[in-house]
Amino acid sequence: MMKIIPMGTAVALCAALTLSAHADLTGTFKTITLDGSLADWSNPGDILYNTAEIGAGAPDASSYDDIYLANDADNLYIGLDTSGAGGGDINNTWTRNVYMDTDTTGTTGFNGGWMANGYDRLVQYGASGGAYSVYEFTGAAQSDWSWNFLGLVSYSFSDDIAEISVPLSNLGVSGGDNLVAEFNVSGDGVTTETWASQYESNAETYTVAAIPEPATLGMVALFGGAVLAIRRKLAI
Ligand SMILES: [Ca+2]
Ligand SMILES: [Ca+2]
Ligand SMILES: [Ca+2]
Repeated sequence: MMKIIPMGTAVALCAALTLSAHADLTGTFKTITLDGSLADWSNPGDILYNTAEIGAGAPDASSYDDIYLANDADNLYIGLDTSGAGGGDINNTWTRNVYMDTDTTGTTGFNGGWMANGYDRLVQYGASGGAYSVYEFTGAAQSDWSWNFLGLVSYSFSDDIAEISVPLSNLGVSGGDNLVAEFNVSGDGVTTETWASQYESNAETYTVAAIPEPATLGMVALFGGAVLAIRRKLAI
């Protein structure tokens, strides 16, 4: 006898499969301390790509275990947990590229002639300490490798960890906006490039966290007001 799966179950199954294959991240509003430690990140809450989603590269230390994203009102923070030992060091010969489709529109930005997304910004870190910058795409054709320097990014590293902060103003995004982020490692000494997402067309979307609701600020204001009132009373 044929077993009929209720329609609701089938839809739920499809949704679950889609989610596991493409886990976008809604950002958490927080300020990350650039100190080469991931202690201020939440695992798995701030992870955009985990080991299973990352196309492992070689050598091992050039590749990633996990990639974290979060933001506050001013900066997008990127936490890179590299594989092996020593991968966080900016003085490595490898270049850690972060391609960002900041308008989530494939027909604008760099595509190298083959990518599904159109990357409007590029962040580079590494290259023997020569790269820690954010660039905007300026190519006449989407396949052109043509970028304009926008500014420096801040960073910190220790052994296999690197933390990078990118000004949101350089990315042209703010709370509620979406951006697609694809991570690649290339450069001198890389024998197999790392890609996360392994399938560029499945690169994941980060939703920039908005500044927290005024309700929280209101509580602080009320509390501050109460303290002031007590002080006034005592002063009389
Ligand atoms: Ca930190
Ligand atoms: Ca690691
Ligand atoms: Ca674009």
